[in-house]
Amino acid sequence: MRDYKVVVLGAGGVGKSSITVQFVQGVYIESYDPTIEDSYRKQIEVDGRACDLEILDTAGVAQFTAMRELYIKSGKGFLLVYSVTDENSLKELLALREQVLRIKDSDNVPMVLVGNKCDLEEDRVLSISDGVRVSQDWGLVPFYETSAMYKTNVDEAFIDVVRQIMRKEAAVTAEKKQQKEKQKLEQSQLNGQQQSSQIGDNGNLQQGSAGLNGQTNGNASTNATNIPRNSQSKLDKEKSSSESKCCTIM
Ligand SMILES: Nc1nc2c(ncn2[C@@H]2O[C@H](COP(=O)(O)OP(=O)(O)O)[C@@H](O)[C@H]2O)c(=O)[nH]1
Ligand SMILES: [Mg+2]
Repeated sequence: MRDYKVVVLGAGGVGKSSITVQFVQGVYIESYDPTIEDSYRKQIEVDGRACDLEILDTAGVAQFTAMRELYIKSGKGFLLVYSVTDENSLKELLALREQVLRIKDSDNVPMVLVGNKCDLEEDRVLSISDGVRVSQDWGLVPFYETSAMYKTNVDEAFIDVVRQIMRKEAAVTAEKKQQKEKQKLEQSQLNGQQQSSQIGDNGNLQQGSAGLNGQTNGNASTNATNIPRNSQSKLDKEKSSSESKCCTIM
């Protein structure tokens, strides 16, 4: 089963813990210790693949500690959470995202932008289009308005980030495979070139050998050198493979 580490980031009070606990345990906790920084595990299936999620619910973003740097480094995907009732919480996310990109040293980091507390229509100070604008500024990072209270879009936001991690890993694997195949092809082309140059050598040697063989005092050591180099290595290969076959049978 694949292991995915997802980090939930955002200003204090935006609902990081509420979202996390709602996703993992399916319950809404009215008041949660704001200082608690904890990790949770949850197994889910995304697109037919089982994933073991480790979700880190972080606390406070005021200080940028070495610890924070460490878990951003180890995180594969990020939920960047603000509250639609708190303008500053969205501003704080801009710096946070910069920090994530800097630490990951990449522009392509699996992440979602989450505008939480969308049930609080009366207290809302940020509209959907404010979130959309930030998402566009970030290169169309998927954006969800959520309500941890009513579990609106909570699963969707987590699944989206997991899917992005999967896609990124698949792309990396495909690239590695492509590189391996390219190396293999280059190697076989190189071998082909070596073989054709050896055939040239052998042609000369075999002519000489035929001459020697025609003589009664054919020199064994000269004959030995006449064994085509490539067929010699082939023989060796056959020998070693039959030896290894023996070993396997035994
Ligand atoms: N109405 C409403 N309140 C929420 C929602 N999410 C969190 N809260 C409340 O906001 C406060 C802070 O939530 P918490 O999860 O502790 O925020 P954190 O500091 O980011 O982890 C708590 O009182 C929550 O009950 C939500 O979606 N809707
Ligand atoms: Mg919290």
